Amino acid sequence: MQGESEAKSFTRGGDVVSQEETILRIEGMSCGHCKMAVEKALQAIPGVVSASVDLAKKEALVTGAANRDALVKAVEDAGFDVV
Ligand SMILES: [Cu+2]
Repeated sequence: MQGESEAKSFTRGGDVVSQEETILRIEGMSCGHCKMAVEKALQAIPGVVSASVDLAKKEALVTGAANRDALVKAVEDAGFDVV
């Protein structure tokens, strides 16, 4: 029996890639520019495969094997708070 976790597997170019997901709850975003600033900041972190922000939910979904502390710092450096 395999344990369920937040990691997902999918195929990319024939290889099965194990994909980690991190969800960050972010305060201070008010418009599309904020959303883009956060996504850009997150995508710049090594290991991040993709980052997408849901403004309504105030959440960022990050995929890739990135260090959570680095993600939090990137968001804070962009001028927002991770809660
Ligand atoms: Cu804004």
